[in-house]
Amino acid sequence: MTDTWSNAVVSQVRAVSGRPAKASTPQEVWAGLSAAVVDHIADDWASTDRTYKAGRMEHYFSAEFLMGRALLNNLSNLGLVEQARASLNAFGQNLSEVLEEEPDAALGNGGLGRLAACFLDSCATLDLPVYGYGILYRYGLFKQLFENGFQTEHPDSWMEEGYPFIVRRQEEQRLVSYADMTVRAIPYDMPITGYGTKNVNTLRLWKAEPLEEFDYDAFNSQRFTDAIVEREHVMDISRVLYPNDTTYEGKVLRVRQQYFFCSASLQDIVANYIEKHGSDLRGLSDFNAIQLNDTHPVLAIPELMRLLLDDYNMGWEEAWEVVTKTFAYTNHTVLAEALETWEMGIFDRIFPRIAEIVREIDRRFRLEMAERGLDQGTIDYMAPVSGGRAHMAWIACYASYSINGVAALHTEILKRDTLAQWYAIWPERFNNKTNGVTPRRWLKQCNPRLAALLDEVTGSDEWVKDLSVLSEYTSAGNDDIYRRLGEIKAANKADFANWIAEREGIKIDPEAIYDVQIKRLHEYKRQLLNAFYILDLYFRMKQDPSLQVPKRVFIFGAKAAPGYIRAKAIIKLINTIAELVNNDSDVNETIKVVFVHNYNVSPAEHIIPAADVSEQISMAGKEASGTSNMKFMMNGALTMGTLDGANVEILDAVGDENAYIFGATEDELPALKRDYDPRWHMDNVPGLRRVLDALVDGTLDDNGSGWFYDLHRSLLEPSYEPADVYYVLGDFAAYREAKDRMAHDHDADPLGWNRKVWVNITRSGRFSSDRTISDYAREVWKIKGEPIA
Ligand code: NTF
Repeated sequence: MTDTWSNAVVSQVRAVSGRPAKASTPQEVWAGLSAAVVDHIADDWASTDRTYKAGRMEHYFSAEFLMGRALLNNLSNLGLVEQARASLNAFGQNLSEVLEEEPDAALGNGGLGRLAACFLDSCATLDLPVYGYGILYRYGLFKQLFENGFQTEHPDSWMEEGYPFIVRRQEEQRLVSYADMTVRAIPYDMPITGYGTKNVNTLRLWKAEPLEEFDYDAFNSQRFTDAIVEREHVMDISRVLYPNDTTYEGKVLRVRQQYFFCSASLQDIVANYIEKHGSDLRGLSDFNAIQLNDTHPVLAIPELMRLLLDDYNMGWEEAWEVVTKTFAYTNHTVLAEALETWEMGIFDRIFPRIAEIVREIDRRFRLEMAERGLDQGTIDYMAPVSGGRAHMAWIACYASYSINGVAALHTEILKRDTLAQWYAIWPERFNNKTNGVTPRRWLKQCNPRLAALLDEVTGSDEWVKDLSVLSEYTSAGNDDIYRRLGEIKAANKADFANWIAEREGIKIDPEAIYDVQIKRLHEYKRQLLNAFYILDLYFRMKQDPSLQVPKRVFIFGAKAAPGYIRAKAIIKLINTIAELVNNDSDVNETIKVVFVHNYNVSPAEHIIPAADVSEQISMAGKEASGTSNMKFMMNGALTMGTLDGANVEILDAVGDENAYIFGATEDELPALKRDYDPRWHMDNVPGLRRVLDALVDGTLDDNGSGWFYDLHRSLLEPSYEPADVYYVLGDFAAYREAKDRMAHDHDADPLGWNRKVWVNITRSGRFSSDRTISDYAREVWKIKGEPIA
């Protein structure tokens, strides 16, 4: 096997580069090695597909899959890492260097997209018959650079140089029709390997192409540009991932995208059903379920109605019965501005038949609710169409047999507030599925030192497939283990310091506490609170040079949606604080601030294993779950957090003494906010006024943008809008106290700290996406593992 494998690698590299393997560039070696992996799994991939298609399947519809890099993940899942290293060494190439050649497949914005990627990994590992369906964006999430501390956005053409882990399936193309154009949807399939299994699942991503390669008439009649413009218009559909996270623009193109992948995917599902079970589609839901990852794929509901009614001549009731047994809906946010609604005018214009079906769903909904005795106000509020807009979440709730939130607290908030009216009518549809993350990528691959310790302590690598086994070893913790955890973290931090020096040009001290906040930039996530702490600490140190302060590096990674100015202002602010702190020799031996640019999946794999402190400081009630909180916990960082999202369950798993929890809780906030006066906090909380003044007194320079003044105003000016909506000033004192205490604990008692670390690692089992997916499979999808022979 080893010989065959090595030969395959060599020939694939030669085929890519047209040169002897040893003379090929690392990029060519990456492409060749990746092709060898696809070659290696081709037969198993085909037989997995055959096996799944014969039985009941789940289809995960998602506008985003934030896959990151694929090569190491696949090698690791297939148990080929060491062979690959050896094959490359044999012709003088280095695996680690080659792995760094791979671009991130950044087809997602943040948590929602990365969750979908973790789910695919778990489905494959558990041999579950699940297909992922999405869009092959030519440009993934923008590349972020800093110019003068300001975020600038640049295109991410991640596939331009070829991408071996995706295969075009020309022969399985579908047609998608709009009122003004019909386009070809070409499927591109990505193999999804699982850990320690032969099964290979599929992520199918659709690309839009013109019906005809070229409009020859236009071309021949010299209308060159017309011919090209028409073509480009179609290609626009899958050109770019919308860079919004939790806020959306009402763009026609976005609606087109959503319809595009829903229609193509449904056609696939229906075609397979007919091939296996004949053309009586009443049985469709016996063999297929579809999970809607937030509202982005909700157009699949009217589109499946259209297919059943128009193409397969079913009656409305029959068709609706099939639809309501097929779809399940996951909500990922309670932020009102993120609940998608679309002007019906857009639907009328680009797909009048879908508009008609949505109106009929609305009409029948209203009748049904009136029969149930609901008052008119409630009916109008809940209706699929109101105020001339289609409410995608409401359509999803009406048509789905299952509705879930992504952490226990979040699901409770859905039932109590966001979706209370639906819960009152259909309580049985509601369930919670707390998110999880894959321990393959987020522990075994990114933290090999810790993985080796876990192998040793548990006597096997069973934990990789069943993370819950670790909980049996919490009590096995002893001073030797705690000392070794310290060594592992120190080694990871030294690696990270080198990585940062090279990537960001900043020298950081591996002895310092690494305190990390990495996530999309949003006011509710409160990066501002973290920034204020740093600024306050800086002033405290300046004021009292003899102050004993634990050494710390504050690390950030975050992209702001390009149109979200306040978020961009916070980035600029943090970069400005970094400049102030890092260049001041009174403090820069003790504290440093690093903003990692272009934060993405692969930077996260470098950052998380090196972290001591995990910042999860959203205003309570706003973060649906969070998933970096789980990755940090698995890698032995302690949570500094509010009682929000899955933090609540993390605290429950580790106990009060093993996490640092602060701030107002979700049930306290309404009363606290009722007579909230941020100015009182400014005047009375130690340190706050000095920090707030620094925004506007010239200490921090926003290069004339006025952005820092706006931040200041947003926190303090009640006339401007409700001041300090996210309670930054209200929670400041508690945050400062907890964070000071945490740093003190870290330095005062290293073994005690690592005891907490050990508890966090060994209690992280319930945050494996294997647990989440097993719950979906059993309770929602009704599917079982189907290992191929
Ligand atoms: C995100 N939602 C939430 O903000 C996170 O708390 C959660 O962990 C992830 O989903 C995954 O469930 C979104 O990205 C969106 F788009 F819904 F706002």
